[in-house]
Amino acid sequence: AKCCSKAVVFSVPSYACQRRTTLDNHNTILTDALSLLAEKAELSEEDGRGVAFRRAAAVLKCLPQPVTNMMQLRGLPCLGEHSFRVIKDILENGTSSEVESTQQSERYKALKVLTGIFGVGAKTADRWIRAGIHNLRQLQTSGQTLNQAQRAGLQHYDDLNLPVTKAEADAIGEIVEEAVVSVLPDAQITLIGGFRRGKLTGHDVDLLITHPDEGKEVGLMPKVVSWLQSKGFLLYQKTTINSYLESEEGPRRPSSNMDRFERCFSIFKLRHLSREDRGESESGCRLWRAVRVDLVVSPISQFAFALLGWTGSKLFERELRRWAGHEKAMSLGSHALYDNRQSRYLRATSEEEIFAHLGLEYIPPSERNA
Ligand code: TTP
Ligand code: MN
Ligand code: MN
Ligand code: MN
Repeated sequence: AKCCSKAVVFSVPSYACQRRTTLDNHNTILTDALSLLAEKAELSEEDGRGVAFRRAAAVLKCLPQPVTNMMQLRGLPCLGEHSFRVIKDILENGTSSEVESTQQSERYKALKVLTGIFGVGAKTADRWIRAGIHNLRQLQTSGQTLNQAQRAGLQHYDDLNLPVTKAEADAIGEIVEEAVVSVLPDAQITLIGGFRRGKLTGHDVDLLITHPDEGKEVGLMPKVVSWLQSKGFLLYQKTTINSYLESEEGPRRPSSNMDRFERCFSIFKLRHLSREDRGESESGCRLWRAVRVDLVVSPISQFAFALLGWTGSKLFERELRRWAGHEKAMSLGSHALYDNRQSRYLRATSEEEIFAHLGLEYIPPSERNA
């Protein structure tokens, strides 16, 4: 049937992993509003509501042009009543009253400031707010006990809330490469996370390390961390050997090599690249900044799964797992893909193969910005 509306009507598949979402977002006003409401829900530990807003925002991110008329939204997936109301408010009034009142709310502002500390999640922030702590100064004088991560987070608060540039990510990559190659010569490192999706800035730098010979990567992380520490590159680090029980997601069945997965959450001390580049004066500025860095070591047999699982976006990952479970009776994790009908793991040496196993068209990293 021909549509009689003058407005362009869009057609979008329902899972974000079926869509191509570039960084070229034509609806930032709407998606910023929905993302803020998602964040508010997540900070209030209303995860279901958070995901609903994330999904709604993701649908608008992949539209080829700005939404100007509510009629254009007919037939779009993932847009619930609440999201409709927010969009309508913005289209009619230029702003969402719910977003405005959230931004002005003392609780939201306190949650933002406190969870802006590395190592502080929604639960801790909520406990502090209930104890009357709304800002960093009140936290510092409160006598609350902070763990090691939170102390480092507080100490480097300003730096860690400053976006990391691609140039800084590349500089971190080179340092890690030097560390890795000096302890295991043929090891390979790959930039993952948002920078692999083409983002120009990020909140951290994510790097994946592997070695072409299976097993050579075992025990690599502690050696890399020691090297970095000895050269004074680390302000904080916490290394974990990934235990299967720890991960909430991922295939139900453990495989023998699962416990080899090593991770390090860290804060690097990065020398400023060049003062001219940063537009800073010669006098009175520090020579380095703190940068959050996540390192992951994967055996080569799991590399494609780790690469896919750590490239993001977070919503894209969630949607891939939902697609696998609901549409294909498979369990996808960052280690493996399990086919529940065949009762076996499906091997893959590239992301393309994983998409093929899942019956999905291949979506390159630059189009996973859902
Ligand atoms: P982030 O670094 O949190 O996000 P990002 O790189 O997409 O965005 P930003 O620029 O703000 O840093 O996470 C990167 C990816 O790693 C994301 O897809 C989620 C994924 N990931 C985890 O964060 N934790 C895990 O345990 C696993 C398996 C994956
Ligand atoms: Mn475009
Ligand atoms: Mn990241
Ligand atoms: Mn990260």
